[in-house]
Amino acid sequence: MLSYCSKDCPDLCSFDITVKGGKADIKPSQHYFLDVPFVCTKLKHFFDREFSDVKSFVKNAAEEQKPCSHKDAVWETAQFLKRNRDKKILFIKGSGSLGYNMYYWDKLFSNFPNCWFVEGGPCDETGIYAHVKDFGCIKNPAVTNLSQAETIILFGKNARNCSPHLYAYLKKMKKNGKKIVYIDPVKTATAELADKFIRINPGTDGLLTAALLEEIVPGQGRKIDGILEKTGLLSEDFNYLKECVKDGKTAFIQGFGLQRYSNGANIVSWINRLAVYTNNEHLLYYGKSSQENLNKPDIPKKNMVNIADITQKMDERFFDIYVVVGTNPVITYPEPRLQIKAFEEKPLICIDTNYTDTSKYADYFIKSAGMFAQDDFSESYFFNIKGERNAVNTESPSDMQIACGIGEILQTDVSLDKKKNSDAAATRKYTNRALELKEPYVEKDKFRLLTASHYFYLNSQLADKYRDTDNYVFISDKDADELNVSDGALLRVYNETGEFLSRCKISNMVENKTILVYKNRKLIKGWPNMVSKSIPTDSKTGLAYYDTFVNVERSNG
Ligand SMILES: Nc1nc2c(c(=O)[nH]1)N[C@H]1C(S)=C(S)[C@@H](COP(=O)(O)OP(=O)(O)OC[C@H]3O[C@@H](n4cnc5c(=O)[nH]c(N)nc54)[C@H](O)[C@@H]3O)O[C@H]1N2
Ligand SMILES: Nc1nc2c(c(=O)[nH]1)N[C@H]1C(S)=C(S)[C@@H](COP(=O)(O)OP(=O)(O)OC[C@H]3O[C@@H](n4cnc5c(=O)[nH]c(N)nc54)[C@H](O)[C@@H]3O)O[C@H]1N2
Ligand code: SF4
Ligand SMILES: [Mo]
Repeated sequence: MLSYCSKDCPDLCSFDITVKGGKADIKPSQHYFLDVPFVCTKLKHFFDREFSDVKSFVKNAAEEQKPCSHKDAVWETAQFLKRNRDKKILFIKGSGSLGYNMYYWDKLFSNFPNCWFVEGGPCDETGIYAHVKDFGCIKNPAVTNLSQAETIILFGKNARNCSPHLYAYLKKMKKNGKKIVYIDPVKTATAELADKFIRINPGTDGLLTAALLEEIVPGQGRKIDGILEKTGLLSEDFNYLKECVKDGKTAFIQGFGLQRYSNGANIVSWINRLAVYTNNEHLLYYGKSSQENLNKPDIPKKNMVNIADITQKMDERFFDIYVVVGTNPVITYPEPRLQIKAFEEKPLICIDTNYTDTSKYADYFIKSAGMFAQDDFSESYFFNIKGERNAVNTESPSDMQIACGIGEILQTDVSLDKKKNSDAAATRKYTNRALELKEPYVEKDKFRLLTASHYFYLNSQLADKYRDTDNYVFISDKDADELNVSDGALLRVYNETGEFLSRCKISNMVENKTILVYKNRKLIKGWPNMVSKSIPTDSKTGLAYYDTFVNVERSNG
């Protein structure tokens, strides 16, 4: 049966799946820009995870999580919601599946008069804001446009880990003679593909592109005193980049790491401007919404809370009930300690394919059979590809069935209008505006913590097999020396928000008081976001995860 992967990954693989005796046989199908289609190794693990016999549960009078049938959990959850229809509910839906049918959940909760939806998100929203402001819409050119470029510049796009099909296409482009330049504060595995790797100070790509633009098109960029010191570039690297930017022949691929700063939208806008003024708009890539060309359902959302205000509102005990669908915020959102306190104090409903660090606190847990179990469709948020599938049968219900089941008991309309194609095909139209130039936020005496994606995990979703792979604090030789720690030493990483412990790995991946921990990983004690604060980005729709500053010291255990 033809299916596709609706995980929060840009590649949106299509494949043929046959299930026999609970085991899946998966055959990769089309990827229009590649000669040989493939799926990543995570897919099989997703299947195993989602077809597992995890039980639903409901808390009993003694506050114990008692396993029950999925049907009973749906019934009990619906009864609870019926009793509490007018209470203040916070509804958080995450990146478990980007399929269109996950909107059934939004539809269900839009029927509750005091339900609060989340405005903004933890992912790509800041860059989307910048693109909409600059171009009036969010569009991504066809990846095959890259064949028109001479040079492809990657700004913090770690394709090797995060988009293996883009990586494969870049490899092909390289074979065809394109020059690949990779700019990142971290020397990730993608640097191996590049003809040139340039290490940049975090949050300074806006300064760099403004200065480059001023050199190339005087009057349109900015002359910046001390640009080399600010960005950490050598003067030959700056000149090299200047030579790389050619009229209509240079591609710019913006990763999402760029915008996880309090000046993130500004950075993206300066790269946009450089692309436009050098006639490279057709080679400018960021991404787009995964539903951009689909008709999104019209679901009224009366109450909204900003993504950066959630934890503060939790601390103020603003909400009465929490509903968490397809997300694991205790691990992936900032300030886990405030979240845990809130989830312990107030009822929590959790819908997930598996037990998580968030479901630990759930009063009602309904196991969803996951993406394979649900008819669905979606688009890629990077490539111009669509996916469509029919459900593969399982014992447990899909999200759609759970949401509709609750709706039926509550006699609430959960139907969705499913028009697939939107008629409005927007095109980019650059608006020239006075663009200020924002410097990054820095705390000089501390370490900056970067938290990027690992190949074997999709955010916090993992196969246990990889639990201990690369769960280190990566630190430079020089910084380790100054702290007087050696390879493998146990480190305590902390700030006013919280702390975690992990072993140190001396590595040339990082330098200059920047440390790296792969995001959302379990560490020896705690996890990376124990030290993340809810800092809004300059678009006020995203989180500045990478403006996290920490103290690092050797731990005695
Ligand atoms: N295997 C795997 N694939 C994934 C994910 C996953 O967790 N695992 N997550 C998925 C999701 S939800 C998303 S949003 C995408 C993310 O896809 P990407 O945009 O590729 O994101 P990351 O690798 O998380 O971070 C990108 C890179 O930005 C770099 N960076 C940080 N700060 C700066 C800066 O100031 N300047 C520059 N030039 N670079 C900087 C980081 O060092 C990192 O290498 O990947 C998706 N794909
Ligand atoms: N420090 C730091 N934190 C970050 C980031 C960072 O770069 N640095 N990146 C951020 C980004 S880009 C993102 S997108 C967020 C992601 O954060 P989340 O949205 O929390 O992503 P996941 O951890 O993948 O959680 C998805 C949950 O959905 C469950 N699930 C999977 N499939 C289904 C399904 O079909 N139905 C249901 N109901 N559940 C399902 C999984 O088991 C998992 O528990 O994390 C953000 N957090
Ligand atoms: S996680 Fe990404 S690369 Fe892996 S199967 Fe899904 S869409 Fe493809
Ligand atoms: Mo994301």
